Formats: sequence, structure tokens, C-alpha cells
Amino acid sequence: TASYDRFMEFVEIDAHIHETADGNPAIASVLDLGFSYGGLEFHGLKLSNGQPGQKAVWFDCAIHAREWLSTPVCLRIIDEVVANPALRDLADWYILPVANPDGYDYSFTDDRFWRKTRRPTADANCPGTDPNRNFDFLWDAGNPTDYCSEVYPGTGAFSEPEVAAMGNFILDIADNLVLYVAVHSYGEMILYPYGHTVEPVPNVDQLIAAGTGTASADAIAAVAGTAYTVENSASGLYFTYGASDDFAYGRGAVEFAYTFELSAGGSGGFDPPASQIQPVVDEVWPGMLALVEYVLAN
Ligand code: 0X9
Ligand code: ZN
Repeated sequence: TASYDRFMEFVEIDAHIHETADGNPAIASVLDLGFSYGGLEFHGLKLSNGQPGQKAVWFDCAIHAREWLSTPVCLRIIDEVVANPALRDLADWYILPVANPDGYDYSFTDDRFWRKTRRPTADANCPGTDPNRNFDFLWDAGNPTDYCSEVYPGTGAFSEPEVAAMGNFILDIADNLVLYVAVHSYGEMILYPYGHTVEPVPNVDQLIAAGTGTASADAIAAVAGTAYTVENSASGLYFTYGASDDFAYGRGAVEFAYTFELSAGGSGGFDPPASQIQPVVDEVWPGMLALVEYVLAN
């Protein structure tokens, strides 16, 4: 079972994914996403009632290594969907608890605040690419020699094997996919596309309605009063290219795409104590459920 009183390591999470699938063979299957640069085989989980042609929703966590609070949110989604058949009648659920396994491991062993992947760059002192600038949608090299930047986008779109694996998987399931959610920390925000422009996208009203109103942010606030804001990525945060949410939306894989920025914790915001896991998961799950329900109804 998943732990919410401590942060689980990558090997434990991967074992948990396999145990969940083995214990629930009628509804759960392991997604083989491939190998990280460092050779870790990483997996997601698909939960489904088995009916063909159902709409599908996607959640990924910990694409930024240090954002440890995100993974328990993915694990809680798995717990809920395994336990509740009605949720599997709503949609097929694709969940990827650790999208950047090399970086995630490294944030346990060497550097708690590691963000990027671990593939070397041309600068031996600065390995790693920001996976959330590496997706194949409006990828932008920026300053191509700025290897040490925390948002170094890599040598080209999908230069990172983990990112290519995840992105191509999303395109593969695009026919049924309606909702893409990336879980990050921190900021208490629900961000919607795009990151490269403040120009409203065609269905911006629906994106906002799903994020707010009676939907996600309100469901989160109803638990303990935490106020998530619902904002365009570029105006709410900063300009970005090659991010996962914009990829899923811009490449037409989904009509609804979001990045959730969870609560801050610890000294710099990225280092919450384990005691924060349970309250965060308890308030965010209702928000995720409300979002899925809204999207499936609209
Ligand atoms: O900058 C990011 O990748 C995300 N923030 S974080 O602090 N977790 O690094 C926000 C990404 C939001 N989505 C887009 N800008 N498209
Ligand atoms: Zn992040």
C-alpha cells in the first residue's frame, strides 16, 4: 500500500504500481513507458472497467524531481479509483506517479532540490534538462549554451528519453483522452494553456469553469479553505515553451489541460515535512475528482 506518512522512494513506488496491478488484474494494468537515461524502467498505471471506447484522463507527478508532494497525489488517485467502481465507469484513468525517475532518485540520494533530468549536457558541471521545457510543442532552444539554467530545455524537443516516452504515450492514447493534468509544486494554482501567450485559447471559458466555479478549486477550498487560483500559465506564472500541458493541449490530445501547483512547504517551498502529505492529498483529491466530473459532463 502507498504511504502518506513519509515520502516513498522510486523503487517502492514502482513496486507499489506492480502490486496494485497484480492484486487487481481485472481493472489495473501496468504501463511500460520505457527507460530513463539512467536505465530505470519506469511505469504508470491504467485503471479501467474494461469497456472499450471509454473517455480517458491522465495524471502525472514528479516530472520535477524535487516536487515530492506531487507523487502522493498520484498515489491517492490510484487508491480512490481502485476502491470505487463508479470512478472507473466515469473514465479510464492513466496515472504516472514519477515521470522523472533519475532526477527523483537523485533528489533522495544527493540533492534534495534537484529539478531536472540527469542526462549530461555539454557542460560537465551541469547535467540535466528541464523535462517541462523538453516537450515537442513549440520547443524553444533559448540560449542553447545555458546548460546550468534550471530551465535548460535540452538539445531538441524530446531529447530526454523520459519526456519522449511520456509524450509519445500521450499521443498514442489521444483518441480517447479528454483531460491532461500535471501535478507540480508549488504555488496553489491551477494553470491552463498556454505558457507562451496570454491570448485566450478557444475554449478558455470552459477551462476556467472546470478549474473554478463549482469545480476543482472550489472543491479544494471546501476541505480546509486553501484557495487555489485558476490562471493562464503565461499571465499567472511566466512564459514557457515545451511544457507538458501545452503539449497535450496544443497537439490536440485533450480539450482540457492543467498544471496543478500544490502548496509550498519547508524553508524554500520545495521541502515540505512529511506531515504535510496527508492534508494536501486530502484536499486535492476532491479537486481532481470535481475536475474529472466536470470535464466528462462537458
Ligand atoms: O515552470 C514550470 O514548469 C511549472 N512550475 S514549477 O515551479 N513546478 O516548475 C509550471 C508549468 C505551467 N505550465 C506552463 N507554463 N505551460
Ligand atoms: Zn514543477
